[in-house]
Amino acid sequence: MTSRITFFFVLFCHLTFAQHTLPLIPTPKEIKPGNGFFVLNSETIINADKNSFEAQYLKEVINQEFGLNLEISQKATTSSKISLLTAVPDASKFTNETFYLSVDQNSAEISAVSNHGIFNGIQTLLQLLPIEKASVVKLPIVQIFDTPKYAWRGMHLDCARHFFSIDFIKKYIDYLAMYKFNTFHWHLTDDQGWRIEIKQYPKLTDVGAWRNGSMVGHYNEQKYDTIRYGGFYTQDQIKEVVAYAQQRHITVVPEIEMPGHAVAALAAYPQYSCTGGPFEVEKQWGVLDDVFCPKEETFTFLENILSEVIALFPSEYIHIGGDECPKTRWKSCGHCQGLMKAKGLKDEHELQSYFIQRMEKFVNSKGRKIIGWDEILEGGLAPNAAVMSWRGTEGGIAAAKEKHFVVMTPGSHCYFDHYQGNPQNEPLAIGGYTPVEKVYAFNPIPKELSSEEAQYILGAQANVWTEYIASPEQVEYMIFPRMMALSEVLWGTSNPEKYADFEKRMIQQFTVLEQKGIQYSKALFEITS
Ligand code: TNX
Repeated sequence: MTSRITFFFVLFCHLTFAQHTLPLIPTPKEIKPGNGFFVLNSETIINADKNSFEAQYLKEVINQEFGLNLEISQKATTSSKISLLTAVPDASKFTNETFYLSVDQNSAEISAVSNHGIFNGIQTLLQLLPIEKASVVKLPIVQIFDTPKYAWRGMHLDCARHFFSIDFIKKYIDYLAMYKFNTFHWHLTDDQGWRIEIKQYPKLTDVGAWRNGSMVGHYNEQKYDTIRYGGFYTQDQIKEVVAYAQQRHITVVPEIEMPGHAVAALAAYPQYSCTGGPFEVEKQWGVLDDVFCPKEETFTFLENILSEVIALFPSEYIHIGGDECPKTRWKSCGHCQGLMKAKGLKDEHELQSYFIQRMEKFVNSKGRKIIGWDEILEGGLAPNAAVMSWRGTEGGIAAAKEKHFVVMTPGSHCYFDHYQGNPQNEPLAIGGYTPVEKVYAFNPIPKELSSEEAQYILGAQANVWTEYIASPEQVEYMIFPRMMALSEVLWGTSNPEKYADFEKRMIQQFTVLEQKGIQYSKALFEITS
């Protein structure tokens, strides 16, 4: 133990943000490369509790990738071992996500104060193993002390515009884990599809999960078809995904859109609109006028839905949407105008704020918090709400100044549905241009914020809207390699001036993706004039 304490002391005193060529993304906060290797063999033991998920995960990946079947045992009978220790000499330097990884000639040791830290350390260890399939399975001698800067390191996926299977959702979670993301924002409802089974309202999925249009064309070209398209997740499948993510230390934040982007729900239950319908699940993209009507029965309907959602997802935050809600119907709805008068609301923006605040009260009563797109600032922010800033960073800045938590997702840097290369060489996308280098230059903390206000920036996330993304392969193509850049930004070790160093490591990671059969964009290699 004494030697470990000395080791830590020396490490903290001497580790620097050294240049290294190890293929790590995100690059660690502190790293001290050594000389030589620890060569793993069939005698190597994973020194950990047999029941530890982390140990089993490590064993499984090493077995899959290298055909080495390591024994997990707490009694190491050999000096060749990988130890996973949830005890550290100086716990005050560790958050739940911090880890220390040390590799010497005979062994590797990951120590942390929680299994999340161990899991992060395992991801780094796995990146240190040979990239090319090799007969010698070895780890470079190194010492790493690592800890993330931001608490919310997220990736979103829109499963409403296009539906993705549970198997792919699990893969997506694996990709998040590989690059140390910790939040999966699951966009489950929109005008074009309702994707989550709600037992009390079966028509939400019987009707709302299906549309007559598979929509693979460009909306400007009106290439709509009438093919029945859809799908949904049963509550059992949702539980399976949440558990799968939980094991990998990823929080799943569900999004149920309101009051806008609600046409699929209204096609099933038109009584919760202002006009009474009828409606069809939408097959065109865009922002639609028919939205939830702020009637008592609508609030009850939404509360009942959220009760089932809250029971399925243990996340601190429930995303209630809030974006792009045209006020057209509310303006010509007698009930809405009467409600505004009765409550002293001066315009429809205040009515939207009233709507969100009612939902917030309900979610808070269940011990959870709401997060919503930055339109929830309009007409007054609900008292405990967090804001996801997508129309630039302005909404996030305003919310942080009002002491509300913020997740930055500005379209300029975080929209992975945008092009990442020359549109002529890229598959059809929604528009925009967000190459990997631009993502890498993103700073989630705008300069307008004081250091105290900056404390409210929880982190950032990339949004993957799928109007133009119809297959798992294309999701992969759109997220890779941009999510690598975002991972380093969120870990807090990106340095845009050293983009070339990041690029080198990213290109090393391309081999990993290729070996796993994962698609990625090669726009980076385009010759630009
Ligand atoms: C805006 S971002 C939307 C989505 C679209 C996206 C396309 C946000 C909160 N709303 O409904 O899919 O643009 O980029």
